[in-house]
Amino acid sequence: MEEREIAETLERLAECVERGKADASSLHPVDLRGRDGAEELTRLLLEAGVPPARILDEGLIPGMGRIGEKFREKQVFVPDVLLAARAMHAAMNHLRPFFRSRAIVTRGTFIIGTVFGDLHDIGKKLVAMVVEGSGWDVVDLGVNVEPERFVAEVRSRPGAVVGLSALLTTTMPNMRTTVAVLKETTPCTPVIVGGAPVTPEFAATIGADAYGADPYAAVEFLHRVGGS
Ligand code: B1M
Repeated sequence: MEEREIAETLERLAECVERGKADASSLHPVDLRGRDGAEELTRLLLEAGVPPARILDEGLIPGMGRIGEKFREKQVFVPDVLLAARAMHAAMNHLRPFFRSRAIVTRGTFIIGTVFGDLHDIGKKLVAMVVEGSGWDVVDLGVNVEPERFVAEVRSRPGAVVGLSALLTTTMPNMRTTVAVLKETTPCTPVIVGGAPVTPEFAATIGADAYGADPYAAVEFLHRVGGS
């Protein structure tokens, strides 16, 4: 593949992520039906010898960045972001082995989970996928996560940043407990909290370092604090 063709394919990949075209069989968006999606284009680029880090930096990250800006400007909504995250995931399935082998140096580690007592995970998964697509190694602990589990993960991944999600007013106190335990046991760990009932004021009251209204706020915070 010549350089011009590589650059065009990377741009097509960015467009597939932005517009939520996961693979050739995806029916959405209508004008891209029957065309290669993020899955095929990533495979094509890897087969052409394009470094995985370049695919991430010039394909996936710009695509996620553009949908993020549109989401912020309310030009698109949660379903569009979910489709974009799905497309990004289809590409990441091919890149993940390189992350694991350290052929790609990630920006740091982000440990995320829904606090104990809370089983909601759609928003949390979305945050995890967007953060992963922004070049971070993501450890998703799932739902109903006890504070001690977060602490254990942080200890095994020094320098990691933690993200907590809660969707119930009744589990907001559990978010407070989790932040308190983290700050007591691993005081240097930056913690961001989010979820529908969470507010910036609540985040400040419980001692979290930041409040994330959406996945892109989490990415901004992560880029600000750096990572391992
Ligand atoms: Co539940 N539920 N639910 N539920 N549920 C809500 C949250 C509720 C508002 C519905 C209602 O009454 N109108 C209500 C909470 C009321 C309250 O607390 N005041 C509620 C309730 C009461 C319950 C149960 C108690 C119901 C019952 O059993 N009686 C029960 C609790 C179970 C438990 O957790 N222990 C329950 C169960 C469930 C299901 C299992 C059926 C299902 C969850 C499935 C799943 O997640 N796998 C479910 C669902 C789907 C919802 C609604 C309908 C949708 C939530 C959602 O996924 N939103 C919800 C009502 C609603 O919101 N319309 C509701 C989409 C998602 C993309 O948004 O999670 O906010 P969200 O994430 C956003 C941002 O908040 C942000 O980014 C995302 C994208 O912008 N964000 C972060 C989230 N985490 C972040 C972390 C960050 C940064 C940003 O940094 C770390």
